[in-house]
This record gives sequence, structure tokens and C-alpha cells, in this order.
Amino acid sequence: MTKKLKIGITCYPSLGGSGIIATELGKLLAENGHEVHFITHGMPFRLGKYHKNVFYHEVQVTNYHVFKYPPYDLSLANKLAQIVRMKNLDILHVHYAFPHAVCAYLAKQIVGEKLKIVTTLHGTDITILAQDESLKDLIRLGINESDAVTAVSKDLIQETKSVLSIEKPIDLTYNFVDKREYYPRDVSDCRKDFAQPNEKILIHISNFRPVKRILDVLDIFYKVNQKVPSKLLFVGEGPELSKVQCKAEKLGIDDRIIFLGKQDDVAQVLSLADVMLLPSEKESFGLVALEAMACGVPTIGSNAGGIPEVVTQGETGYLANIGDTNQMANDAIKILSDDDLYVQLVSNGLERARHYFCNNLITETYEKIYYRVLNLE
Ligand code: GMT
Repeated sequence: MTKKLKIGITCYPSLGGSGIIATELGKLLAENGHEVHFITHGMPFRLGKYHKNVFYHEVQVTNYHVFKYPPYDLSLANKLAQIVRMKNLDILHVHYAFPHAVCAYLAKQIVGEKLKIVTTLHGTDITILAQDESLKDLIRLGINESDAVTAVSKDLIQETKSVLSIEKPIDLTYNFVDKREYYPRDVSDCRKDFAQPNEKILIHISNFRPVKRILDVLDIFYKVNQKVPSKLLFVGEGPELSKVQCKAEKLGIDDRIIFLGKQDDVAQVLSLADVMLLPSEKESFGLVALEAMACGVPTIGSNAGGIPEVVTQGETGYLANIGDTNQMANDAIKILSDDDLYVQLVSNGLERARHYFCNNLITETYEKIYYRVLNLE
């Protein structure tokens, strides 16, 4: 298994768990000596500085006046084929099925069968887009024509098979955190900027889309704050943010809430917090719960989708039914009021993150899949 590969990676380069995982994986593969080519419409936001063995190719979209809509998907397919030929790539690894798996399939039609395609399903590509009749058949095609398909939780594998009647095997590739970045940081100085010594800090990080149920975050915090003096940090940006601001004012808790907006150093911000709130409606994995766990922060949230595969009930956090904010608030109060329980949850979480979701382990899982599809085992 020593042959170094030439791997093309396509993902959504802006904020989002799938883009984060694709970019972090690319950097780790490059560290392992593979040549990695990102082929995307913008520089992946976590790529940042120069990395040895990492290349970036931007997809340019033609906006000729006859087009009502710029044909991004087709430009991507054409660019994939060009880069595969120019750089002699062995594999295209596309993250998020739509449209990337379909574009990779088209690229393969151009360059020939030698090219192998690995598609990683991340969540809403299946739980939302594949339910849409205008996209469903194309998503099924992209999956069926991939040489290997992976998904980030058992729950997502099951949902993919049932929604799209997929029969081919789907590999489980859990998301991961880089242990060199995600660990409990010493933030005692910074913490003073946000909370008094007797106050706890709750945090929610997301893209503030409806599936995140961020009004539930406020409900939970409102109830917790009545029993435990606390502050709430919101990190991220998105369409539902203004609703939160309005509701916080109505509840009279706006002075206890801090909106930090988008942040680059998530591990640093997470280390400020005592509890992560994740009451999502849908969540194929919940990368942010893993990031929190690796930084020593237990999650209180819903048992939606793949979250229970990340957060183990009563061991690394507490999960309740979607919308049951009373239970979530009670669980938060319980762990914030019992030091022994809290320390145990933190220690279990650190161990779990290291053991099951470590960067080396998951990178190796992906490498094995690449070697398998290339018949290099
Ligand atoms: O959560 C989002 O809305 C973003 C979305 C994405 O495509 O980046 O996240 C999905 O992929 C992440 C990485 O695999 C998972 O951790 C998230 O749980 C998943 N989101 C949903 O399923 C809603």
C-alpha cells in the first residue's frame, strides 16, 4: 500500500461540514505523500497557506448571454476532465453527491474508465436534495456510477439505501478531527471577556439554517439560565440569525447572548464553552459535536440522524427527542450542576474523540478505499 496517488478533490469550498472534511482530508493525504488537487469554484476556506503536495484549480463558469443560468455543473465536469488528463489523476474524490458525483461521472465519460470515482455523502445531499423529484434520479445515477461510495454515519447509509433504493455497498467513513488542532485550549484569559467566574458558557455553532432549530437553542438557554447563571455564544452566520435576535429580545435574555459571527479558530472558541447545544431536526453526523467533544465540551442535543453515533447518551453528553427542549434544558442543568458527572463526561468525550474519530484512523480508511478501487490492495 505504498504507491502514492494523484487525487482530485471536489467539494463546496465555503463554510460547511462537508467542505471542512474534504479540505482537512486533502491536507492529511498530502502530508502522507499523495498529490492532491482541489478542483472547486473557490479556494476552500480551510486551505489557507501553502501546503506541500496540494494544488488548487479554480472552475471558471462561462456566462455567455444566451444562458439564463450559468452552467456551473458542466463547467465543473469539463474542468475535472481537463485536470485528470493534465495531471494524470488516479482518483476523483467528490464530497456531497449533488452535483459533484454527476459531474465526476461526466468527466469519466470524457477521459475513460481508468479514472476511478469515490463519492462521499454528507447529509443534506440525501436527506433533503434526494427527496426532491427534480434531482432524485440524477443523484441516484451519480451514486450508482461511482466506484466507491462512502457516508459519514450508519444512519446516512441506511437513509440513502431507503430513499434512493441503492443496492451497492456504501462504506462508513466517520468524520474526524485533527488532534493537533482540536484539544482543550487554555483560554482562561479570554473567558473573562464573556462570562463572570460564577457563570457557565453555552455555545451553538452552525450555519443557522432551519434544520438546526436555533429557536430551540434559545428555549433551552432560557430555561437553563433561570437555574444556572450563564451566557450563550452563537458562532456562525445564516438565514435564521435575525429570528434569534428578535426572540432573544422578547425573552429578555439578549444581554446574556453574544453573537460572534464566523470564526476561523473554532477550537479556541469551543474551549471557552461548558456545553454545546445541538438540537437539530436533521444531522447526518454533527461535526460540531465531535469538534466540541475533542475540545472537552459535552453536547446536549437531539437524537436526530447520526448524532447518537457521535454523542453517546449519558457518557459523552445527553440527547433527547427533536423539539424536547424541556428535557434538553434539564440535562444541561444536571451536568452543569454536578462537577463529578461533568468531569466524567469530558474525560469520556476526549477518549472517544481520540479513539474513534482521529485524523490518522479516518485518513487510513479513505486510503484503503482508494487502493481497493484501483486494485492496488
Ligand atoms: O449542516 C449543514 O447544513 C452543512 C452540511 C454540509 O454539507 O456541509 O453538513 C452536513 O455534513 C457534515 C459533514 O459531514 C455533517 O457533520 C452534518 O451533520 C451534515 N448536515 C446535515 O446533515 C444537516
